[in-house]
Amino acid sequence: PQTIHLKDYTPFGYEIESVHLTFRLAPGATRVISKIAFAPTPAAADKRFFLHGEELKLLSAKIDGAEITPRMVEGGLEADVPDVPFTWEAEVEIAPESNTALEGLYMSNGMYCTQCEAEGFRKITFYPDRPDVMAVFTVRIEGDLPVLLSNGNPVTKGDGFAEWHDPWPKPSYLFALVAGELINHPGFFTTKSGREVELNIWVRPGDEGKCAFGMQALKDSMKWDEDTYGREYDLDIFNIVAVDDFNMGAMENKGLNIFNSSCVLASKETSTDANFERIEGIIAHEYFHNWTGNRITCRDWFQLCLKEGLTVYRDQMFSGDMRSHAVKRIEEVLTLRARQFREDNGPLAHPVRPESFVEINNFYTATVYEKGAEIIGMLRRLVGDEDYKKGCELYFARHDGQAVTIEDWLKAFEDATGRDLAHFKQWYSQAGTPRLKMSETWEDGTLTLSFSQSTPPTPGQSEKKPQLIPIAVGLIGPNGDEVVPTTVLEMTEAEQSFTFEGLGARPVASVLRDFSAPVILEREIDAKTRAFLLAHDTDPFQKWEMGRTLAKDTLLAMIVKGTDPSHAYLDAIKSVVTDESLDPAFRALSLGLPSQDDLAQSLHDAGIIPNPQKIYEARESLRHILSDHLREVIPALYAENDAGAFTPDAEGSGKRSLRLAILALLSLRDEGVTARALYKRADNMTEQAGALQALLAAGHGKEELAAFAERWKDDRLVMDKWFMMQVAAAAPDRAATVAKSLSEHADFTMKNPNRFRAVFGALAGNHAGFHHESGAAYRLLADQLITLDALNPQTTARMSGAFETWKRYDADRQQLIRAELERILATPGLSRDTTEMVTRILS
Ligand code: B3K
Ligand code: ZN
Repeated sequence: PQTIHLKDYTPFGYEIESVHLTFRLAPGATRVISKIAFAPTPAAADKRFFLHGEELKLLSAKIDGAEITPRMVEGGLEADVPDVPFTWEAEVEIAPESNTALEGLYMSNGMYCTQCEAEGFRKITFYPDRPDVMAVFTVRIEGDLPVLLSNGNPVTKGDGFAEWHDPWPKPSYLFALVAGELINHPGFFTTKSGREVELNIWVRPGDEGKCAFGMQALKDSMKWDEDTYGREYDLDIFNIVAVDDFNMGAMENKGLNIFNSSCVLASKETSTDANFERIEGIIAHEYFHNWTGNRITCRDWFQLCLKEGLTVYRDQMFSGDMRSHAVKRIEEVLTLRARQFREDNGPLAHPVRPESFVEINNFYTATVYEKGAEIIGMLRRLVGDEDYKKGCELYFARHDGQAVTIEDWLKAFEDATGRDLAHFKQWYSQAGTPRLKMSETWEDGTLTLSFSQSTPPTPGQSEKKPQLIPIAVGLIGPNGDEVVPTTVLEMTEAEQSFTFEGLGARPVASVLRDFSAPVILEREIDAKTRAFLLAHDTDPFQKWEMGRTLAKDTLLAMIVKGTDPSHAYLDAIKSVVTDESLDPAFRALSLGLPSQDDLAQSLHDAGIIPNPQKIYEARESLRHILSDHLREVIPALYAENDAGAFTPDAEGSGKRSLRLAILALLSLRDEGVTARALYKRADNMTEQAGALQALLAAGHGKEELAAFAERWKDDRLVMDKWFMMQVAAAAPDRAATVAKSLSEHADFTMKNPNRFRAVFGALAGNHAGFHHESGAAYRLLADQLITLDALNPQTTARMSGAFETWKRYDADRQQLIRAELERILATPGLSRDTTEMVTRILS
């Protein structure tokens, strides 16, 4: 397969004045008729007329009405065209019914739908399928189905057909079509300038009761983008469609967002608080793309973070405003460390703006998305809120309707703020997580903080340069009062010191407040000082972080030295959990222990080969010790944090999360009596699933598991939870067996990515089970990936990331994994997607 390089970018030699598409829908043979008005770009260096096209049966092609025979070349076709404006017409046939890759036009439960980002449009018709070619689309859909949708505004509708016109020029990746028997949940929004917008959430009959929450989230997002970024919606209609078979979360097609049904359907009976929060965030994310992604798009796919990093940052701020910034920030950091740091520290590490790829779908990564969002957060911290706003406004004003680059984004900020961002820009090109070491000295009322930074080598980048790191610092006096409020230190050198003068008594520094940069902070700090900050820090992230690092050190000492947990840790946690002045959601997060995967990475970083079984045992043992240490406060905490009637907001969900965290500890001591009672009584999925998980994690729950399946057998999204919970809770020596037998269950299907992920994503996430010394889980996952690759390369490639950490482990495990990866790679006809991923993981 061919490698594409950023440095090779050349513009397409033609502009498109209009695109007309007609679809004659039929499951096995859909006709797509295209009529495209091209005009040569006068100054173009490259006049080659190449149209992408894959898996298309070309029936006819015409230029200015005359039949031609184009030259079929790899990945598309070429034709000789006039050097004046001309019309291209083509008729092709495609087979949505047999499209199991879920890219291009495909079918899901009898409904037609599309997924074009990144390069799926070329499976629909011949086209310059690249984001820098923007055009106005008119679409006619013919088919015997009640609902026929495409982008833009509706033009006409009749018996068996509908026409849509999208006035906003867009790249082909934002094209969408949906056709089927769908029911709408309607809504309405008036924009700030008075445009009346019809809103719809389209679902399969039976799901209409699960749309209200998503609709409210959509309205909240529309309002928020007006209030916060001054961005208004620009069409008469905004449609969301729920689809069961979908490779990722959702897609921001212009005016017609398509969602994985798990990311839009919500009801208290079937969705957990985490589901509600995620749905709200994803609806916002896709909606926000209307400006950051659609109105202003990417010049090429190397610029993916231009829209994704910025849009993630925007959805994070929205969720913080809707819920709690403190809690949201902690959750973001948890995800960043679990996914992005993991990626950055292994063979798949790449810059936020990669320089080359084989298959672009493999670069929709935690690095592009989450680290991309961290870069926006750092930029904002460096320039300040006012200048951030000015920079965004200039960016929107200057580039509306264009396909642009990271350089354009940064230039808008340089011009708006007068700041030189050359050094800052390196965050986009240098991969790897910087390690930031800190030491401190105290003399005559002056505190000096000395930092040194280094970034370990990553694939293709052996030498690293110092980054510009914003370090947010505050100082706490010995009596617990804040003596210096948060200030941002700008570190630019490999080593740098900062002083705070005129201090009365030696303060304790709170460093990297709000997680002001995506780095690993290594700081000499004793348990007492941590406990002090845990008690007194005014920064909620650092307060949580101190508890977290105490827990981590405790676990690492248990694993490596077999020591008992320190009282410093146990007492500190007890005082946080029982501190009623703190948000219950925060207290629940403080009770959480670092994941096994996180501990394995920390051991590896310390030069110790992680033993997954030992990590598992230490963590289980600490759960028992915590349960014992907190036994006197547990009953009251459980009783007091009953949230009462279910509301999916931050307050209710915070109480439930604390109560369920307590229940998990209690279940280790009461034979599951309390959890069983809650399971029976629960009128919402958060408590029902939480109780069941607490039972399973304490070795109970057999009956409840069966009752759960009986009750929910007809609800595919709830059944995903049933599949997932069993694999997640399986003991290390049972995980592969459990996953295998679930994959043989009548309701298991590889064609539904949600179901596949429920079982095999959970297997990869069951650290000690996945890395069980027998190698059974490695083998099972490899078998499954080999089979899935023939159906769905994208999901296969993504799931192969389960193996990305293999070099952390001992020689035997490495040998087992290497053999599986090589077996996958040797599969005849293996997709480009999976080939690229497995090759990179092995390298
Ligand atoms: N832009 C899409 C992701 C497309 C993934 C293509 N493999 C969803 C999002 O980030 O909003
Ligand atoms: Zn996105």
